[in-house]
Amino acid sequence: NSQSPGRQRRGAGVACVGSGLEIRVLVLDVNDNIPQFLRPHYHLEVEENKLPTGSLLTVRATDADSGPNGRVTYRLGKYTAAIFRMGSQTGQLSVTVPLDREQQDVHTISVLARDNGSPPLESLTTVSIRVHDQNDNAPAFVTPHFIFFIPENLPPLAHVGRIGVTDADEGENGGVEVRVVNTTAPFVMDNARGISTLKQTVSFSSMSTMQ
Ligand SMILES: [Ca+2]
Ligand SMILES: [Ca+2]
Ligand SMILES: [Ca+2]
Ligand SMILES: [Ca+2]
Repeated sequence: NSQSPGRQRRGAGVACVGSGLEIRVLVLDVNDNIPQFLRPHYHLEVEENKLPTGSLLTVRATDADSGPNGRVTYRLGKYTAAIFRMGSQTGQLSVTVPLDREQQDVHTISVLARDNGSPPLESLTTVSIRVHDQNDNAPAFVTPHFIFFIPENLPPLAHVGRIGVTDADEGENGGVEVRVVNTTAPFVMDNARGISTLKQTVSFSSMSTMQ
């Protein structure tokens, strides 16, 4: 017929739609979603001196984009202690050595989730790890010898001096009781304060140095 090429194409298009043509619209994904951690903060408690078998915990972030724009990998913040490891694909946090509560009782770790878009988008969560105390420190005297100078003929229960003792553990594990082993010594201990007091008068003639 005598129709122009432009009109022909339009006509053909209408006919095709009428007969069930599928029109596919390809929408290209843009990296407009930041990876979202399932939790803004993770908390866990571990036992001192025990190396956990496997991972401490698994973090997870989702990303609503498709393809590389939604593919998430994990890493630790750059100031994280070298004893911690993160599985870049798995999100599994692990530790390579047992933790020492006396060295550090709480560890706060930054974990980043980054998608594979161009440019990539990144988000952050924190993991805090509280280390439970074990009684792994013996009490120690602050000095190997205590020397107290007291006047002769002090009355009984007079203050002699303070015995300094420390124990690096926490709570009851760090509680200390001081006893006088030599039962003939003329001292008693006030345990609550670590203070040695006289239980009888001491005269210079009887003893000048007592151990
Ligand atoms: Ca994304
Ligand atoms: Ca310890
Ligand atoms: Ca301890
Ligand atoms: Ca202790």
